[in-house]
Amino acid sequence: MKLHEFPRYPLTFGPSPVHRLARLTEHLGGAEVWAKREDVSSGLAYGGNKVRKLEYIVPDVLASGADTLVSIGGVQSNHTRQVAAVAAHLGLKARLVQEKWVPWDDPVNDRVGNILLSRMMGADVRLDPSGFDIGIRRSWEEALHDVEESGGTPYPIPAGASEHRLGGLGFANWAFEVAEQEKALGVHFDTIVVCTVTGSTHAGMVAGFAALEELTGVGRRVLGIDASATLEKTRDQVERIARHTAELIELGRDLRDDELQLLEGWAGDLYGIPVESTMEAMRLGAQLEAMITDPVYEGKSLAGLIDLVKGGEIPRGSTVLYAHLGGQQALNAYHSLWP
Ligand code: 5PA
Repeated sequence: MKLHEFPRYPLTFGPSPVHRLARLTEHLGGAEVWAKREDVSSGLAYGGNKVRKLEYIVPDVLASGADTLVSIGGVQSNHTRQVAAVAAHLGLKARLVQEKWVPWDDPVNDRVGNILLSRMMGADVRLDPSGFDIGIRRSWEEALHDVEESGGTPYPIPAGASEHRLGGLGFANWAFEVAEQEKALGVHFDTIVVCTVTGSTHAGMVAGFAALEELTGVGRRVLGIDASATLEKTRDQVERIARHTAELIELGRDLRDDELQLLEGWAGDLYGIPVESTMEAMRLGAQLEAMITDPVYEGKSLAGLIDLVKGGEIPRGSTVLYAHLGGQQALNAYHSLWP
């Protein structure tokens, strides 16, 4: 099937906004920097990148007859909050496993931000002491089993909706949306910078831009910035999901190595813990553009963009698009960063 033939259930306001970051561009003194904003593209509990992925998964949910979405993430997972939001919107239940992915000792970490919103939206939220891992988890399989035992019909959504068969389609479509917006704005983005953890955001973009290259002959660099700090696992997952998504949308060729670029250097040692470059990027985004980023994801990918532009790896003369994937809701759980 071609991408536009897959059913899509609208959960966003439409194409996410694209705008220039004039003061950040001037400050860095190199490539032109723009942003595309998944953080302001949906009315469902502040949205974010998972809403776009879920647009392609909801038709399957509805066809399955399920009554409970079952998903997993860390205590401050943005993904599980978006699953709770979509469940509320559709009149379904949500059962969420929230593992202790981040050793961040803040007494309100499991009370504020994403988890507070999920509780408000009526999700059945269960804390689990297990640590960070992007793979398929036993706690999640047990939750699926539990829902069945108690007479419900679960619908499984793995971490970040990434290992889902349709998980890459949302961001494959993002590539085509970018191409339309470029025409309207009279601009061409030769480089895309995106934060990568469970992989289907980055992987979907890779498949989508490859399909676009087949149509137009114009390629571009999609640079994933690792924020998992478990680089090899994330790289495997990105490559697998990108190839699977490319096949789903009938790309008709294998992906090249230069199309699969996951860069390390900005994650620090641990998922979820900001390092100095994260803090500096969060400050710059906030103080030059009032563009708010979080310490887990977008602060790390913004740090990557800043260094790549400053160092000239993204050269002067380039126009780079920063994919802002949301995540600000976790900020209150990190209030001690700005005492
Ligand atoms: C997340 C993911 P992928 O998981 O698709 O690689 O996306 C990375 C990412 N930015 C980037 C934000 C704001 C994100 O929330 N979040 C996860 C979550 O549980 O919230 C899936 C890990």
